Amino acid sequence: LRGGKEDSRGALVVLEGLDRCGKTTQSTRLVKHLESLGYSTELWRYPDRSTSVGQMISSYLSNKSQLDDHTIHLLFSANRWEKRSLMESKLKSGTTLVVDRYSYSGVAFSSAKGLDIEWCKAPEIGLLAPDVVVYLDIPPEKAAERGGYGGERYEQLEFQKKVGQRYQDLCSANWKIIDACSTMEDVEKQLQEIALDCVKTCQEGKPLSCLWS
Ligand code: DGP
Ligand code: NA
Ligand code: NA
Repeated sequence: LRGGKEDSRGALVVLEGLDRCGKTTQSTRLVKHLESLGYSTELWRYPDRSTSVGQMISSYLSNKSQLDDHTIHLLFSANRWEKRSLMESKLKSGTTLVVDRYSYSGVAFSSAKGLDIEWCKAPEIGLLAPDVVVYLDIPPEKAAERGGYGGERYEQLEFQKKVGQRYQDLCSANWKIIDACSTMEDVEKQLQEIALDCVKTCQEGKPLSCLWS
């Protein structure tokens, strides 16, 4: 497999966006594409609902349990921390990780509730920094039209509007924005280009770094 060489690492590619922006479909397709080119690649997603922390999060999202806003924020963060060492070893062994949501979701969703943004960012310090963040940009109204929301806690138009504003505040130089209202094929192609570019830069020796950088 390409990218499996001892001296080259995998890339950390993060997809972000509002609920129903198409991240899940696109991240799945991207992984297949990178694999077809011979790159060792895995699809990850947060929250990872399979762990015990993830099960608490899942229960909260489906409104089966209630938690204080700060408490759930820290659980989402803990869910990323519990996978951090595995993430580092995968990347160092040459596997590229395509990750559906990461710390930016953590900060955007919790600060949209009114929590202080610096407080929200603090528990993410020291997690691995993505090599690229791809934001699938969709107007909240358009996202809401896409077959309706699934009924989880945050899937409400007014709240998603606030989340969109928070993402705008977080957006920095290493973010790539894709218009998620383009055709599925267009989005797919743009994403492939961005990811491939990033994978190559990492292979050439770009060092791993930590949040918030
Ligand atoms: P998903 O499984 O991608 O549909 O995500 C579930 C929901 O949880 C979605 O509305 C986004 C939200 N979410 C994802 N990560 C975080 C996080 O770290 N903190 C908070 N508060 N919400 C998050
Ligand atoms: Na969702
Ligand atoms: Na998703």
